Amino acid sequence: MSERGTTKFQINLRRHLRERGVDPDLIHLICEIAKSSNYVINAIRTGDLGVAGTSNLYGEKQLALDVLADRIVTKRLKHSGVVGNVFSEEADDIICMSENCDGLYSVAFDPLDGSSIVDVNLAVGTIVSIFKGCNLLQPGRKQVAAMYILYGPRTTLMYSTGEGVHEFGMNQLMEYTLINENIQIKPKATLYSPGGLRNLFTPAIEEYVRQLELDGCKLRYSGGFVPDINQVLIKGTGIFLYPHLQGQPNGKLRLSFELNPMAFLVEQAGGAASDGHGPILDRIPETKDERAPIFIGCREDVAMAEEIIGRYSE
Ligand code: AFP
Repeated sequence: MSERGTTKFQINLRRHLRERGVDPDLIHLICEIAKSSNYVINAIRTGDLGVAGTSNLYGEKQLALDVLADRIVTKRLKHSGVVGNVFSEEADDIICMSENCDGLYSVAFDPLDGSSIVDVNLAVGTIVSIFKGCNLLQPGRKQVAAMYILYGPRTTLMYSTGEGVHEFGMNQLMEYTLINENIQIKPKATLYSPGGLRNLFTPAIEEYVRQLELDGCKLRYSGGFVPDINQVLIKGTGIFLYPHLQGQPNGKLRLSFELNPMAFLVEQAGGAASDGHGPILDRIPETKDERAPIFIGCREDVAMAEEIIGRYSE
């Protein structure tokens, strides 16, 4: 817990990690990723929304924001000195940053999730999954940490190293200070976020969504995974689904970059995350860019999804 006499708003990210006895190299890695957000923010706020392949007035190749964010975070990971392998949602393959991974960490990340909504000024985020050692194709249960940075009206950071989920806000010095500690999610949702085209819903998903509405859930969906999951954690209630669809059996979201880190955070907050048949964190990845259906949030609503899907044998 924070030292007596210190208001939580004075507890910065590094001190919070230290007080929890987190490995010093992991503290360094998490703080380096946090630091990269200072540059990503600048790119979002000032960067031209041009797409990759165009050029700016100096004739320099224009970088799409997600490519720019990827470069910023990847560079920071490389210079951290504690990273073995890196896998970015923007890259074609895993990047080896050290021949010998002993004692190092490996990182899978989505540098700017929601890049298709940044042009309409909606909230986007960076999502990070951290494993010990070289292997990035382990079940998500093996993560040693997960975090995201949400670039909204305020910039906030959420992390867990397996001992609760904690929220930080960026202050005027661009430092992260503690806002919420040991966040917990209630068992039952009052909000729901349904991804995917409605006309492609299967009979089980149709029944599931109908039941959520009968239970009084209000629809809230931003098109950004990070703000939509952040809503579940901060409101302490909600269920997000991007399900299997007709013709799209694996839904849309990616296991390594989006589902594993968010599932780690939500389970640490007392919620659940399932692919419709079992915990996302227990899935053994078969390919590095594997997608999976997702039901994530209040545990009773995740259990209800699995029950209905099982009843329809979908
Ligand atoms: P982009 O990164 O291409 O904008 O996709 C965002 C996302 O992966 C995730 O953040 C959203 O929850 C989901 O896609 C939204 O998908 P739809 O646009 O199909 O609703």
